[in-house]
Amino acid sequence: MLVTGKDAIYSSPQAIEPFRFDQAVAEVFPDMIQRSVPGYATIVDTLGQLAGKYASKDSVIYDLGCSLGAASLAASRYVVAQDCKIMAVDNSQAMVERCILHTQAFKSKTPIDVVCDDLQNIEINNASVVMLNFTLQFIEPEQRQQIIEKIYRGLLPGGVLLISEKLKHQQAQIDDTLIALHHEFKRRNGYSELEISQKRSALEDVMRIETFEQHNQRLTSAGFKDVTLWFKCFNFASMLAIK
Ligand code: GEK
Repeated sequence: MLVTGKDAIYSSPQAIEPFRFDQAVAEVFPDMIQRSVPGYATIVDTLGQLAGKYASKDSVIYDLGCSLGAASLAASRYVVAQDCKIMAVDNSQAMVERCILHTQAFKSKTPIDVVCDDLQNIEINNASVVMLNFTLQFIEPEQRQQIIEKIYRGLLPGGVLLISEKLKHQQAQIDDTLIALHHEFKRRNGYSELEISQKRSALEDVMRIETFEQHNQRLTSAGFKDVTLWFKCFNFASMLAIK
């Protein structure tokens, strides 16, 4: 049976280990991401709508770093193009096991294949839509350019990359203000000061965030001709890049 619970992982004082997408995280993931990422539900639903708009007949929709499959399920709700398939990939065994249960429970017209692997091992072919919904920030910065270039090569002409990330702001005072607003968002969602600071420490070396300008530069140099920021709330954003 699929039990999902409330995120209390950092509620008691503990020796902080680097954050991992393990069993404990997978069990509380829907609650964790909803209470931590401003606009998460809007972003996921809109990714589904964008996938619906850009998916073309006989093509593949990739959801890289799918966690429990929220973006894949949103895409499957909106895609009407015939004979598409969705490939959902994550390298966390705990996430993938749960993702399979989630996606099987939802009878989708567009089939969803769930694969447990590092997204760097996945070939991207015949893609009309690729989604990286808060995934690239967990990849080593030196690997990011080649991943974006591989995605670009695997996209059909007119295909899209949908990429959501936590952002850093170039100017320190504005960056501090956006961080403070995000922490207040978490407080209002029931996280304590201890939870906020322990989670921050756990993520410190695991999640390496960049500015919009860095993402834009990488996407443009990979060949994407149009890049737009379609969502931003505090330091969380989602971008649409068209081949
Ligand atoms: C959502 N997209 O709910 N290869 C494959 N997966 C990876 C890799 C990698 N190299 N590195 C990290 N991941 C989801 C939310 S969560 C974002 C994405 C967050 C996976 C990791 O296991 C985790 O499941 C996911 O990327 C990031 O729409 O928790 O902030």
